[in-house]
Amino acid sequence: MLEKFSKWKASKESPASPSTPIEQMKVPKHVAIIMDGNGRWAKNKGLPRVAGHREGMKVINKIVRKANELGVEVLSLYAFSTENWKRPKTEVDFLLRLPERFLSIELPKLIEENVQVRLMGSTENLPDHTLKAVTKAVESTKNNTGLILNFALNYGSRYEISEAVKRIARDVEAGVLSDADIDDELISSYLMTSELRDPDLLIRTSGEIRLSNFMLWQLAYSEFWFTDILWPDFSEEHFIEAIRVYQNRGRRYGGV
Ligand code: V0D
Repeated sequence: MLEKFSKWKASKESPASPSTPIEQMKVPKHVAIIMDGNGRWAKNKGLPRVAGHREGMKVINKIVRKANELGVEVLSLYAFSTENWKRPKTEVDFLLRLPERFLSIELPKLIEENVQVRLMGSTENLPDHTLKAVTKAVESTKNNTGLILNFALNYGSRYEISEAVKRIARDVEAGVLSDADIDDELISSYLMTSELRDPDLLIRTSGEIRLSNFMLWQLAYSEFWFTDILWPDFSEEHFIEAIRVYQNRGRRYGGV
């Protein structure tokens, strides 16, 4: 009776056909995505890794548009981790040109679509050309009221937590805080996501089942959805499937 166990398989988890409309009421308010598999996508096609990054960049537009349309409030994208500096210099240089390439085409559309661009991560070590482009995007969209598009750039969760702990320690030392004030709400308020709610749903593409130092604190209660699809092949349909699975999990386990 293999079918008996099939409910444990992610591929069988979607309860309805792809045409089933998603329930507007239960759209996850914050979706976080680890956009993995770009290098592998390129390798499979006999292309250089950077071709995969370029292709992966095109997917972001589609998902941003769909998320905004569905009423998702925050979309967090893991673009560049603190560990990514270990990659070959040519690849790192290419990656760090992507924000400006993306924004030179997309920023006018993001402004038009009322999207707010935000950044989380360390600005240290980022080249000026990258910083200039992303700062301009944050600045020119800060009065928008639609989807928050939160790019994790030079981000690592343990780094984020370490920095928060340092600032908390300084505030205790300065007498601004007492150790009795330290609880999970206070810690959240010292993280780079202090203005954002925690993610409801984490999506990771390309078959790796791990967090890779992404939003460790914030993902404590989130639903996780993993797929073997490589990021350049990820589509609106996959995004909707993830949301449908999320909604179905809520229906089965949420009423206790
Ligand atoms: C490569 C797949 C957009 C993942 C997507 C520097 C890896 C394409 C941005 C971007 C990257 C970042 C900030 C911003 C606007 C756009 C981006 C990086 C990599 C790392 F404000 N795509 N993208 N940044 N890739």
